[in-house]
Amino acid sequence: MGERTAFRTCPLCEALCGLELTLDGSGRVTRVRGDEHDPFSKGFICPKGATLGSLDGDPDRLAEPLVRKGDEHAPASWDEAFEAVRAGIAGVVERHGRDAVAVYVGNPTAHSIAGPLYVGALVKALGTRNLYTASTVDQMPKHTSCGHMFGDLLAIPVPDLDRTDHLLMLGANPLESNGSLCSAPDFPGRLKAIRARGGKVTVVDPRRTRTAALADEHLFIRPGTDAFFLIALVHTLFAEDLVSGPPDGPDGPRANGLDDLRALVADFAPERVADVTGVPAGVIRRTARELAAAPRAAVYGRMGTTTQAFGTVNSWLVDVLNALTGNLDRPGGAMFPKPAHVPAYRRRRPFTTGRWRSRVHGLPEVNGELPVATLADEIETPGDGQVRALITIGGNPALSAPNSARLDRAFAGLEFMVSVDPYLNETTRHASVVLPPPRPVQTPHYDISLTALAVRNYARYSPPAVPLDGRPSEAEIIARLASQASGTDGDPAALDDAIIASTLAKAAAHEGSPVHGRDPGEMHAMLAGSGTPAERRLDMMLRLGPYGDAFGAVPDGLTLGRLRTDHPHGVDLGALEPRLGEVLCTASGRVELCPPPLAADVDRLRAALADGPHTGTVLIGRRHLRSNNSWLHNVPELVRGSNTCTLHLHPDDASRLGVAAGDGVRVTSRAGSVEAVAEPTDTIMPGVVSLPHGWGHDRPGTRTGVARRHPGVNVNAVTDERDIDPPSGTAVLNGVPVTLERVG
Ligand SMILES: Nc1nc2c(c(=O)[nH]1)N[C@H]1C(S)=C(S)[C@@H](COP(=O)(O)OP(=O)(O)OC[C@H]3O[C@@H](n4cnc5c(=O)[nH]c(N)nc54)[C@H](O)[C@@H]3O)O[C@H]1N2
Ligand SMILES: Nc1nc2c(c(=O)[nH]1)N[C@H]1C(S)=C(S)[C@@H](COP(=O)(O)OP(=O)(O)OC[C@H]3O[C@@H](n4cnc5c(=O)[nH]c(N)nc54)[C@H](O)[C@@H]3O)O[C@H]1N2
Ligand code: SF4
Ligand SMILES: [Mo]
Repeated sequence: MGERTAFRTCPLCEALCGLELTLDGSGRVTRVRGDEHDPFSKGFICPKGATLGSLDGDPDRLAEPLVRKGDEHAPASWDEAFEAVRAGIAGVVERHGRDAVAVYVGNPTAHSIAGPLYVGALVKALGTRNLYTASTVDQMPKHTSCGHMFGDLLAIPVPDLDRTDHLLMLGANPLESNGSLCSAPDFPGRLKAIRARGGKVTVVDPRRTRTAALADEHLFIRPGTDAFFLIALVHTLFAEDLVSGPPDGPDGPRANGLDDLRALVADFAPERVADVTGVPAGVIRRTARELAAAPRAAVYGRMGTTTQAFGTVNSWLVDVLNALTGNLDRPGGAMFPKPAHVPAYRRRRPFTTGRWRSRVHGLPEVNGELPVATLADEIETPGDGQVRALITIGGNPALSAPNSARLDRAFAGLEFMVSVDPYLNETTRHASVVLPPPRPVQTPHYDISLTALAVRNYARYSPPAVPLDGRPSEAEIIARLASQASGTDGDPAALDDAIIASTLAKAAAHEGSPVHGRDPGEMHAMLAGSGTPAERRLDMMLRLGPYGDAFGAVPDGLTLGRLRTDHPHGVDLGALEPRLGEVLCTASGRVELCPPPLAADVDRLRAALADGPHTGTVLIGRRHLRSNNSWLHNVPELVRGSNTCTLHLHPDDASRLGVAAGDGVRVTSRAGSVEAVAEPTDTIMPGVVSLPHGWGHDRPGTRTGVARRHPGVNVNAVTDERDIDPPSGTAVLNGVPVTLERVG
């Protein structure tokens, strides 16, 4: 059999690049190129996408389930493995109750169909309140601020990169990360285009990153102090009478809280925050004036602003700035995407947090989750409701969570653990049973989470390029776990049918829906030919969606079938359009500019300002283009070359410590310490050091041979699980106080 070509979306990061894969007769990927016909990515590809073939064919990738016997993991059949899971979970629930089973869901799950479609059902079937995800080491502050401001934690405005004249970007490095909470293939090219059309890009970062080097202006800022900078910008807009938004809507004011906000920021003049932030007052004032003067501007903050002490306040003030400059929901400003699979008529209940609290430290639930920073507490602390079993799905918290050394020890003490994961790695080595999902090319793809964050409205479905050969898809694995947890362990497809039936019944009953008054049973029957149960659900979502065929009522509307056959390279659904009225679901029906829970956190900010500038050394993170969190270090092409897991420190700090490039430096915090290799560089501020995360592949019992030869060190041995952003429960991974000492 000869070569063939298959097209699909790259599943590795948020940029949604289309790929053109060449496969040989045996289904092996022999070449990967950017898909030139993808209307969104237009052929763009990065080194990770280009090595998808190596990842796909990695000999360390698990082909069959593993069951733990003593210290060893042995291969098992799918039936044996699922039976072991059923018995293990049922036993823990019987002995200790439902909350004794915790679930941790990691990053790749946000890129799959299986995660968004089935994890909710699994957690519901388990009936546990112990849900943890990578969101609380990532973007939960943005969900929290958007929940309070717009009523919906998924209503996240994205910078309209292709039409803006002015981009103020904080704590983001898209030249390495390719963008986050802003899906934009070829983010670097889109930034260059802003400058080429006469616009301005400003980057605020404690490091002069590749993104900062591309920008018109780079402002060094002390880690963890963005909230002071942002609130002083808001102050300046009020003080200098530069507030021009948000504009009124058809029925009067669109926003509440303008006066409260003005009063709240009154004592944060730029002159008061200059010392703490390291940004001169004159520069802060000028930045505010430029933002106000730009015809179309967007403020955008990412990891550096969310995973730090004031993550939620930062995320809120970013959108306050967008609103006050009239740029919220306006072309070239910060806009709400309209994804194809989300019905536009649906209203969520107004956002709230704290419906329950964590057992040990009383931390509030946000979006049904508890902070992963407190998972070790919940496993280690005896008493009613203690976590005794864990299900991980696509996560590696033994490396990715703060004080992960403690979490790693806690995992070893669990009674039972299941991991849905293709690798035996630092986390899954603790699992009693490992259930490996199929290879990427065997996995269907549609970005349920990320098309809701894209800078153009866009949809693409990639069917599997290689058949499954009898192994279950990831959707089937998680559906089966859900079915077991609900006590039936019957046909997992029954779960999909129940979800489809209830969604269609609601849609038919909803007056604003395009299928109002229709017969749910008849619509259900129309999905019969759509494919697997997951595909039927996706088809239903697309048909109810804003571009959908409304089950035949809109003859040329979108269906999964049309997406597959008419648009194998994806379909461009147009530039973002104003739609604030559609997304708002606060109780007041207006944008809340000064939500009380966020305003209350400004007291903490005020107290920190009174403490004055932090004088010690602080640790921050960084990302590299050829890496992706913890799990691409087993791809030989990506770890080739010089070691990137080094400690960046300013040359002045290096000489004070007496260390040169290549010397060992011990980095110590309250939580722990790590010994890293020094790389002095003037791209980082004095008093700040940086280590990338996702490394530390030297644990026993793993099966990732390449990564083991390039282990690096684990920065999360130093980050502190006690330090979180209170409104969101998100870990402080940037701005960790540390001490340094030369080794050897
Ligand atoms: N190559 C690669 N791409 C990735 C990933 C990866 O690991 N590697 N991971 C993916 C994931 S999961 C995510 S969430 C995204 C993240 O995407 P980004 O947020 O763009 O990624 P980072 O490179 O972490 O950028 C954070 C920046 O914040 C800076 N910073 C640190 N502390 C502070 C601070 O206190 N204030 C300010 N203003 N800046 C600060 C850091 O120096 C860094 O440059 O990337 C995704 N893409
Ligand atoms: N200090 C510090 N820590 C950080 C960060 C930081 O910037 N600094 N970044 C944080 C961020 S933004 C994130 S998102 C988290 C990530 O934290 P996690 O999600 O916990 O960790 P990952 O490294 O993404 O691990 C992904 C896991 O999914 C598995 N996997 C890969 N593909 C699939 C698949 O198709 N299906 C399934 N089921 N599994 C799959 C991999 O083998 C791996 O075990 O790390 C966070 N930790
Ligand atoms: S930028 Fe992201 S989506 Fe595009 S090829 Fe690279 S890893 Fe894949
Ligand atoms: Mo992330």
